[in-house]
Amino acid sequence: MTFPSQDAIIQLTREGLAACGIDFDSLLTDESAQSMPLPSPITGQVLGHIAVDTPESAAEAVAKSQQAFRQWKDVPAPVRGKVVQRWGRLLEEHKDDLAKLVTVEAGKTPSEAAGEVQEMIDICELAVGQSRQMYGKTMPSERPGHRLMETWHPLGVVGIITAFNFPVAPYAWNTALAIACGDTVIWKPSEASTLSALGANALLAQAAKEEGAPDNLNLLLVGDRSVGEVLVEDERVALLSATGSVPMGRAVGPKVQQRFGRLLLELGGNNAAIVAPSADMDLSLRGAVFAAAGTAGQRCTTLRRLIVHADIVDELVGKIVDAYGTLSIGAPTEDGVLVGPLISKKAFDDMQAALEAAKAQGGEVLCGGGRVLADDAPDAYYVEPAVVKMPGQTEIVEAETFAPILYVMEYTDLDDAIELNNAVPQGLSSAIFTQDQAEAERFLAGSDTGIANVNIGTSGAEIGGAFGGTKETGGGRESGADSWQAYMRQATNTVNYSGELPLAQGVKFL
Ligand code: UN1
Repeated sequence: MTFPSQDAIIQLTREGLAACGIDFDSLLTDESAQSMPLPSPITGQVLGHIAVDTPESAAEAVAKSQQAFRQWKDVPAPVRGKVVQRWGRLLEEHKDDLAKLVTVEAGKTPSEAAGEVQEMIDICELAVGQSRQMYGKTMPSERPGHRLMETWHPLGVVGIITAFNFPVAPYAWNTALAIACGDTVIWKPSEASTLSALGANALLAQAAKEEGAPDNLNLLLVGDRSVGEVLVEDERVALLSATGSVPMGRAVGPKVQQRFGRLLLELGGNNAAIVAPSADMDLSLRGAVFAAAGTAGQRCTTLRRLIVHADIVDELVGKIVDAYGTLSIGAPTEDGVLVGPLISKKAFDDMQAALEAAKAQGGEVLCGGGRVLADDAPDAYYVEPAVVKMPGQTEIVEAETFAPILYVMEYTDLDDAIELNNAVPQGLSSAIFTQDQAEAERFLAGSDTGIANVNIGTSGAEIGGAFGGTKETGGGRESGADSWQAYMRQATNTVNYSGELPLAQGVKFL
């Protein structure tokens, strides 16, 4: 398998950015306290350095965003939808360009990177439709000659914090709806994916300009946590939507709540699939392998726990191990590669520590886990996805390790399997493979996750359904049919056309 040079990666970056109207070379600056590195996990080397925002410039961005909001909120929703529509068209036009940047920064294969951009296009379409459907209910009033109704209004500045593994899609899930809802957005992407963010942000700025929207509708902050903290703490940020780890959510959540800001959290997942004896073996195999090893195990919806009926566990696990042996691991720029790199050395160290812990807790590594391609890319971290047979749901299995480790456990009674599925702190996604409808229904009623699937893996959710989870996953819901309400302020209006002033609950006064 060939391995790309650093120059080839830089060239890909240059092309992707140029198509989004950005000159890569003029972004670059010297290494200093006011700059940060632009890494690529493909080679593990930096592409250059870029100037960062400061807490002061972030606060200025909030002021500008608030200014833009004052104008934007008065634009009719279907007209606001035009900006989102134009953004969607630009994303379609530049799908491969933006995907290149996602490949460079997140290490995704071109197919998965393009799939991520497709999610952006899809949510734009949903949001455009939504811009004519921000329905409120009317309710019967208890008083004669009165009307009671619910109305929805733009909320304000929306702060968005996103993670490295989906550098652009969650931004779009939030932004397409927020813009249609009359809000303005400020985005603090992961430090690992600044360039993808610059590309996505530039295309939205272009759409906004072409449609005559106010300046500063969408702003981007480049930098580390200190910059993101401004969005967390500034009371002018009406909603903070943050995707990342559970510790991040624990740090951010109370601060936003302390100032009574609105919060939308998408945190960790520790997703399980149950495979019942009646399951279609081939379908379960493919579903499990994509969900567990795809994106090198770095989706929050990645399959981490496989709970298999004792009658079929040896057969299915044998097939999974065989399939893992055929996965081609390498630079995602190369043809045929299915598993790209881990994001960092830390991710690799965490994976190794988890494997050690699993062994200490009685686990047997059936395949994978080791580093590969260290000679081709000494600064990058490529691993063989691992399958580990566990004697039960031990402590390490209850933790989310953001790497391709699939823990296998067995069951004999479906209720026990559902209980195992639920007995972790996280609650994002889950699945069952079965051809028994009653079993499928029992699982759907019993699984406590925000996403629960039948005969399909845990990852790869479509934007038409709400995305999010329960428990430590944070409770937020993004994309999907009703999520727009998170980006709007709800009001109850009572209108009196009776000419009298009857008080509610029959109260007499004056
Ligand atoms: C994430 O991993 O942060 O379900 C989001 C999926 C994608 C989204 C994952 N649609 O895999």
